[in-house]
Amino acid sequence: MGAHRSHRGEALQFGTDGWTVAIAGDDATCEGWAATILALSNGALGVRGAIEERARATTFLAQAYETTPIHYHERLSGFAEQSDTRVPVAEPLGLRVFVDGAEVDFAAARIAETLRSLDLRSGRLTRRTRWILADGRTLEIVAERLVPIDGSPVLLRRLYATVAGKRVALEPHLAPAPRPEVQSDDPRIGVNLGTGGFVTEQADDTQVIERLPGSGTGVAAVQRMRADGEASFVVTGFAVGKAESGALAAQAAQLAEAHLAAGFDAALEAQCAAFAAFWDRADVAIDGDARTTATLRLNLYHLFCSAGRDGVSTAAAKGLTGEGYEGHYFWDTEAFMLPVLAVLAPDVARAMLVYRYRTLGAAKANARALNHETGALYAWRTIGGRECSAHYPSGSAQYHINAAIAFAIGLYADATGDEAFLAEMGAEMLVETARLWLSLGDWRDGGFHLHGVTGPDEYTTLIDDNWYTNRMAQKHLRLACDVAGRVAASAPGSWAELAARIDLDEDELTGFAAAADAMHLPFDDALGIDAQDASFLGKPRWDVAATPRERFPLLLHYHPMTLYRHQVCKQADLILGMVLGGEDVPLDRKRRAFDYYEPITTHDSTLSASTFAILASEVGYPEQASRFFRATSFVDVEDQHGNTSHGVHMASLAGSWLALVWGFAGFRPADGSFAFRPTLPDSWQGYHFGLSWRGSELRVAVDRDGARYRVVSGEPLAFRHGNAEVRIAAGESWTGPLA
Ligand code: IFM
Repeated sequence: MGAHRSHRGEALQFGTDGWTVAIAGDDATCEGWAATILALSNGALGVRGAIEERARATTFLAQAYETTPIHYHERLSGFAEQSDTRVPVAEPLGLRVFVDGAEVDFAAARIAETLRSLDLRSGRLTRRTRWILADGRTLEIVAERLVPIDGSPVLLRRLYATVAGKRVALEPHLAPAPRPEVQSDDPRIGVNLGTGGFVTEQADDTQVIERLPGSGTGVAAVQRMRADGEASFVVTGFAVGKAESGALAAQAAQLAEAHLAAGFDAALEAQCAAFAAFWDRADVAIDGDARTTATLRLNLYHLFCSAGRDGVSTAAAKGLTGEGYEGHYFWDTEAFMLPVLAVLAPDVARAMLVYRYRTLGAAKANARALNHETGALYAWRTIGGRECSAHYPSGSAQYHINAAIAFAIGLYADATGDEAFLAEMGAEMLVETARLWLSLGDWRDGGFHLHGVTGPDEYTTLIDDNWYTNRMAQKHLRLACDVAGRVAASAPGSWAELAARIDLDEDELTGFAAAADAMHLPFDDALGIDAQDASFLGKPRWDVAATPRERFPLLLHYHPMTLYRHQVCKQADLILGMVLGGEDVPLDRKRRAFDYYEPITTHDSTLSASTFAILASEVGYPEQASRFFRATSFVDVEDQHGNTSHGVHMASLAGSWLALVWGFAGFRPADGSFAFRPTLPDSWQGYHFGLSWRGSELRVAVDRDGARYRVVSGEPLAFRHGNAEVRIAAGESWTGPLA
């Protein structure tokens, strides 16, 4: 791990203005990492930051995924039958260079110098490379790249090459899709795709048409080129769908030609404007710490760019930056990414929830497959909506994904006031998913208990009364009742139609409320701590500190059952419950929970650190808060888990903003509004950030003198700072003391 860190650290440079991220050199051992860090994407299309002359498997479309049967030797009833796998599409970065009429053989040349630089204000990747050719001459290549943030599946490039200051001929070209990553011992990347991915129907330098035999999805890529001053302007348009191949090719060509006519500079200008709006709002910086500032911005950049904008796709665990986790969507989207986007890019957050609404039918089918007669259970991992997890104990059993989606709906509605969304989609999702809790649980001794679920900690499975799940289910049931009441009052007609359509009556809502009120939260009187689940504290404790370093992550070295029978956590579980649902848990109980669970948590999942950072801030452990903040923030920049080459760890990147805003600044959504409880790490002079709440723009700056809040525009904002009630009108500011 350490080796990755120092190596990457040397290669990566941040611009002094905090807005550029550059990687120098072409060390092959760093290339997978570099191509991930410098990826461009827009929710529909992702292109890794590889060098043209060496590009392979760089490009993904959110909708280009294969469907293959899952093979089990012992298939039992209700097991997931098929998996979706997002695979790389036709390679658009191919480049031939001709010097004196002869094609350059890059295998016989060497790179003397190369620098790739990503401008976070525009999403433009610029590269300058100096090649020493076999005959000793120097070839210089300058390449710029853009993927328009509006979500069009199109890649724009401007290329220029010279030898001894004289321009040389370039021949950009397409190539058929490469074979996807193959299955290995690491379950986090590679699958057995059987047929091996795309079948090529037609391929030449300017047009590739391919189809995935399992899903029937076709992809056309069309490349067009024209001169742009001394440079070549190259546009690749993509089209994806089940349509006939000719229609896809026509669509891709039309897209490419429209962008070719408009030009690179026009696209760049539009791009800068779109990013400016996002960055003005996010306004994030750590005073006097350029490296952390730039890292936070890079993290937000990937989050903003990777999320689907069309309601047909959402944000994958690795975004569109690599082949990790087959391009699947997990709960990461709603528990980690959406809470950031709800206040920084509410339109994108809405589109992500629309995706869940579109796949509600699949969630209902999934619930039926698991023998639930009513309701909906969202798939643990999926692209198209169906359950794609082949290992149900750490997959489908994570029912808490329903609660994460409910939490995100509630937060989105609070942050935007978008009651129309609740009436049209949110209420239905909340009720259908809430139904699952009733069919999972039972009443005993006056309490409501949930059985046979897996919480976020994947080293403990199929247990009863998982604290996190129960707490989040409780909040979910209450939210469903609350939203039902709100929609019934504000849109009685559509509520009546919905209630009739989903067969919902008052009695069922009363049942929701009763189950929520009686929800059992396990507590161990002897230890005086909340219990992760009904049986967890009765197992032997795993000695994490004494486990040899090379045995981490444990999932790659121990049979799951060995882990399941110990007190050992892959990631924050109960601790996350205390962050997302700890509003009525006293501080000393949270502190005891932190003290107990932290030493037995391996943080093998990159989702873990941000949650520990947030709770550490809350319970007054500033050193731990800073350590976990660092771990979540630099996870990919330093390649801390050694697998950034598979794609960025999107939840961890989102987690860096959460660790700052929910952690150090103590932000929490509360009663439809929000609260702050700001702290400042000793080693920082100050920090600032912005967010949007119900259309009002709030800016927060924290330093040794306190926290200064300023409403930049919109309606007045009322919220809590510590115990103080604050109300600030547009153009005004208010300063309160640190916690
Ligand atoms: O969703 C997560 C899970 O919580 C831990 N394993 C990786 C998944 C994808 O990031």
